[in-house]
Amino acid sequence: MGAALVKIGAALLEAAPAVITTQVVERVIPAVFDGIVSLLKKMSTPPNQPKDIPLAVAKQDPKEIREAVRKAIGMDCVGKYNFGVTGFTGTGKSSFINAVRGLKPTDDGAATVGIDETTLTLQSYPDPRYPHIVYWDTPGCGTTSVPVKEYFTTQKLFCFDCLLIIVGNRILESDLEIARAALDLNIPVFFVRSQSDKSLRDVMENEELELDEALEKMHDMKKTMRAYLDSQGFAVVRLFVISAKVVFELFGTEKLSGQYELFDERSLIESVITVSYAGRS
Ligand SMILES: Nc1nc2c(ncn2[C@@H]2O[C@H](COP(=O)(O)OP(=O)(O)OP(=O)(O)O)[C@@H](O)[C@H]2O)c(=O)[nH]1
Ligand SMILES: [Mg+2]
Repeated sequence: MGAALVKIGAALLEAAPAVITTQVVERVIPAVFDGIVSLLKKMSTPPNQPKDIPLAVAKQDPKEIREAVRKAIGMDCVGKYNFGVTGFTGTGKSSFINAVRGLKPTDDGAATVGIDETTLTLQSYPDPRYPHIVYWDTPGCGTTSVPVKEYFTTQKLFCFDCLLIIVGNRILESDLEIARAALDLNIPVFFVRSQSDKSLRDVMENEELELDEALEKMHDMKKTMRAYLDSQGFAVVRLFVISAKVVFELFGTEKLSGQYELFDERSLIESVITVSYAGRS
């Protein structure tokens, strides 16, 4: 735990210029951030000493840095339970947040959804049914503006109570890196394989299969993903196969239209609620 926080502190130093330009200008409480900035500056250029970032950070207590960053981005970790919704760009992070809040992408207050790189800043969205739950939309990793390297730190993923890593057809090395870094800090993680409705349709069309056969293929896909996660040391991390369309129907209307197949949406929602209560007690 301590070592991981030291790593975060060191990475924060590297990220300092980006943090200073974007956060200070945009929406960070200046007084709190000034403290971090001066701390970072002090640590990155210690007067008359050789540069030794990990040692310097260790002396400054990275836990305090984490608390300061939480305050700076307006994250309440006492009264609220904060889910970071993260993962590679375009996997359906914003769509999931809208769906779980019972919103369509065009509704007021919905997160912006799109086919190109859409979410550019960290943004919080309260759960309308469970006031203690907050979902945080993160810019997807793997683009030029949000590269994989140091993604965990620059997107402040170390601040969250739990991470939902949204994945597409494949689990990428960057997804595993996020999970490793989170588990190092005892932050619970769920893998969420989204867009299952689209995959099911693709399987039916591409392989000319009936629904039953395509569903069988989807179950095989989940087994393969599960086995891959197990082989990578994530046997304890849960995997859910979902469609944001089904999540929306569950939350938006409380009854399913029958237009989409139900996979693990109910169990994901139950787990999200359970972990949020368990994490507060
Ligand atoms: N059919 C279907 N489409 C989805 C689903 N989830 C997301 N999409 C579509 O996938 C595209 C990307 O969705 P977003 O929610 O914007 O993805 P994102 O991960 O937030 O993307 P970035 O913010 O750019 O990283 C959009 O066209 C969505 O409509 C889903 O469960 N089913
Ligand atoms: Mg997005």
